[in-house]
Amino acid sequence: AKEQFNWDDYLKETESVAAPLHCFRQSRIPPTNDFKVGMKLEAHDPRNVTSVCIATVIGITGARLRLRLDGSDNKNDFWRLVDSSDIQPIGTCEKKGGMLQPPLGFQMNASSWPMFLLRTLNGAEMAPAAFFKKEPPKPVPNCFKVGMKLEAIDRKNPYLICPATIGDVKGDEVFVTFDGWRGAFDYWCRCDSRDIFPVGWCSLTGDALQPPGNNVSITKSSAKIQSSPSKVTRRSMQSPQKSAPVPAQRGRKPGRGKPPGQSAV
Ligand code: MLZ
Repeated sequence: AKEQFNWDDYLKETESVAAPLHCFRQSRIPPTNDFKVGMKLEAHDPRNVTSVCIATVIGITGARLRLRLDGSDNKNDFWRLVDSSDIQPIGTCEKKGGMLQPPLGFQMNASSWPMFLLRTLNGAEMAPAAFFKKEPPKPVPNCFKVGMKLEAIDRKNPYLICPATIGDVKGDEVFVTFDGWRGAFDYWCRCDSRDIFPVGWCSLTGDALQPPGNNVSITKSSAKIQSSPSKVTRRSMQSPQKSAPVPAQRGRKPGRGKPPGQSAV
């Protein structure tokens, strides 16, 4: 039988604690995801956040949507929670007196945008307003502590949610370190970031939680783990899970951030 990642065992093994729910800007009960592939909505262009564009749901993963901006290519998909303030029903922009914009890198001549917009919306299946959930309030103050465990989006591979540890805390920010990946994917973010989740989030939403990487330094803060040869050997022998979703390659340099001996996901 394939060894599956289990938070309870892992927290014991690493003698660590999960960051408390109230630290996160996530709803205590994850929002239900009623969206269907093909539905259209309005989304802020991640590469040009002042623009509101038309997006199509390309995939569903847990409480998140995989989105593609209409008129854009397939290399810039992005993921948003159904309770993200970056997405809204079609018609919202106009109601607020705004104008829908072509995405950055619109594939046609700019002058064809008005006609493209008409055509893309004509007969489109629009996501009902009830599918959009209210964004949870910001947690204040920053209550994360170094060593606490969480689930976090790998920003270099944003379809992935992975086990992580708080590596540092500074003001409103936290340093998210990915377990078993030697720092290649770590990042600083605000404590109210929508990219970090409490332990157990993926199992509640049905999103796929990645197993920790195979590198021995599980956490920087836990010297005990590094000095336990049996555990280290066992972990480094684990084969990476093969169930990861197919990555949308975003022109990454080959091997970037990939530790030696790590099979590509
Ligand atoms: N297999 C890919 C993804 C690694 C994901 C790590 N997440 C913390 C790579 O090696 O680049």
